[in-house]
Amino acid sequence: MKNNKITIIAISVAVILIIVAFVISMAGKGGWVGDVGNGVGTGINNGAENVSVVDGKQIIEINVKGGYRPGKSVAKAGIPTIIRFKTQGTFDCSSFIRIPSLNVSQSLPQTGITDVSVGTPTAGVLQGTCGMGMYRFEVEFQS
Ligand SMILES: [Cu+2]
Repeated sequence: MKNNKITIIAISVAVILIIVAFVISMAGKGGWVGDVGNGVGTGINNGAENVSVVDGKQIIEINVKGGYRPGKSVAKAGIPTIIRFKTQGTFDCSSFIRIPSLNVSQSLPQTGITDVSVGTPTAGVLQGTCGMGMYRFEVEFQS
């Protein structure tokens, strides 16, 4: 009898470990690795859907929740530009943004819209992260 109990416990532990490993591997597919730079997945805007120009001002919209989407945006250099961060029930650490090259280090509301001025960007890549540097986003400004 005692051996049976140990076997059942061992099988239960093994099943739990398999489930945990499966959940972790699924979570990884939605993570930031697929969002930036490598062209895989839904993270790259291919030019424009989240970028608009209103009254001569360029607006880049980034959705913030468990990371940044799109992870990479492509926009134009030489136009006054803001990045518009949209949070919606965002309780994870992506609600704190850092953009070192702009000296931006600020928390976003859990739900709301936060505009960050980029000034008039020159050509190049602007990079930002969450507070811990775990989630990333970038904007490529093209001349
Ligand atoms: Cu983080």
